[in-house]
Amino acid sequence: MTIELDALVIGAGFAGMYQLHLLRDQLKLNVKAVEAGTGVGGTWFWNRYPGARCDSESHVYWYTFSEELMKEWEWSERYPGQAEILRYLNFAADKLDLKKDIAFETRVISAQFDAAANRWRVATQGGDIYVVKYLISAVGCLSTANVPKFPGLETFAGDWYHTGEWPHAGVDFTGKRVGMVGTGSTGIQAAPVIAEQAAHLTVFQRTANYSVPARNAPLPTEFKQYVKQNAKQIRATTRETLNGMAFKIEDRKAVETQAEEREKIYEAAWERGGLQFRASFQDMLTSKEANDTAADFVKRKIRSIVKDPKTAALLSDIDHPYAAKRPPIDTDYFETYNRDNVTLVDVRSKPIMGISERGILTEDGEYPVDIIVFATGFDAMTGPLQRLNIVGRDGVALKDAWEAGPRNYLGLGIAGFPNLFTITGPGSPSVLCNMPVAIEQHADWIARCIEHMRANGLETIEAKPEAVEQWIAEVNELANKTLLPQAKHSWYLGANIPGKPRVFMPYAGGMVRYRETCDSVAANGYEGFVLA
Ligand code: NA7
Repeated sequence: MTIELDALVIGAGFAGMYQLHLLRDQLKLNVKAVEAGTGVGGTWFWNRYPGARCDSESHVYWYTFSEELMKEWEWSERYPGQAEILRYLNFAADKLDLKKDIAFETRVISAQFDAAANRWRVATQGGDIYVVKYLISAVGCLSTANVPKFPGLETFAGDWYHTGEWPHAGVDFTGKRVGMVGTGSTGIQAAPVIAEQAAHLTVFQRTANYSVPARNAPLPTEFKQYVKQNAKQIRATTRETLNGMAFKIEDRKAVETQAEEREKIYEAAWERGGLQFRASFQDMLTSKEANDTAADFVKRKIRSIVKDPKTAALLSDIDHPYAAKRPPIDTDYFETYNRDNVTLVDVRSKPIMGISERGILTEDGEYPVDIIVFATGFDAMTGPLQRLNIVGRDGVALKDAWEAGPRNYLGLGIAGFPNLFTITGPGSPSVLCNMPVAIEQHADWIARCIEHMRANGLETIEAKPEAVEQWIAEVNELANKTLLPQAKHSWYLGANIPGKPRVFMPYAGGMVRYRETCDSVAANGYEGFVLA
């Protein structure tokens, strides 16, 4: 079938749903969304692994564009779990009556710009062609699962799963020997839950990681009331903070604080739990000396929790500054290594060589397991976009245009790819920000831009190559002012995917500055874009 529309949104997670709502209900466009899954939810539709939970607190992890939605929904815990977020997104989709305009089980396999017609031709796996003027990618930053190409995986006699493509029916670990590869945010959430059920859990760690307790708990009734009564203020606060959270980064500096006082501050932050730990001092991500104080504190905590000295040493032998990789938060992660049925294997010194019929092979020998869990992350940020096989003006493929790393303007528009908008693309704050805040800003900006084009009879918008040049320079400069690029194995840098160019992808200047930049670009007649 060929379907002609004004606009097509790819993806029906937080981003795609909101964009669909804006374009359909505010701009009155003829617009649809396509979604590979059988339901809405994006990340939260696919990531159903044990322990899957958001690291943003629930009262900031939702849509805030509608006070009505905020008042009607009530979160049950400090951090929302996967199932609850999925229920929330279904609630929002139903409230906004979005599902009727989403084609589910529809995966985009290519998108080609037809310059003569000024239309995008988008092909789906099912054989449909969407012919649209505006194409909006809402495919997320972490939706292309990375299963390492270990030789012999196909010979494995047991079952294996990637956490980002988890079976809907769940996995029963009872009585099983489980091998889990990966100790990022996902592995750190999953390990304690798997360990409770499995006969034995062996965790294969390549890079040791920091983690701070989440201190998750049911939300008290008073807090739920506070959220309802202060919906507007909560929204406003998330627009004023660097990372779209409800907490502000403290003004004080770790390097100017007495050691004893600093220890008390870290101790209090550890007790309070959560990502706010990294907001304890303003210089934590800009000064190595300051960062060392946080790193040292967390490493001492790890050694004080984990009883076996060899395991404690491996877990606390961390090679990067605190929060230079995405900092995980956890529920009993380090405590899990005190269980009799949990073993840690260092695959930094003795890497995984392959998979045998019976289990995981390292330079140290074979570890027999019944189930392998790959908590090995994603081809982040660019992976989901490249999977769409986008071809722009003059037949230039995005994979060639971005061969040396992503190149765009504001993270939103790409030179040579007219009328294509990327929500939370590389070069935008995205993963360094509380996602719904970043998403609402992008979707609002895109909707206003399309509204402007229609009001002024404009047919195309396209980033200028020189604006892209300048933006990339700014993204790099901002990243280099921080310690973020110093984590050699970070997915922020693409370093987790063999062969991927090492480029720091997110915009590290903070959401406030970024929003101001986007607003001023729009106010100045979409400076840096060619509108025709
Ligand atoms: P991450 O953070 O990319 O973590 C993946 C983990 O898997 C990490 O510990 C990797 O070690 C490890 N890994 C990846 N490939 C291998 C191979 N080949 N051998 C051994 N170990 C490997 O993904 P997550 O899913 O945990 O989190 C992604 C984001 O989702 C998270 O940051 C939040 O924003 C939500 P490495 O560090 O590369 O040495």
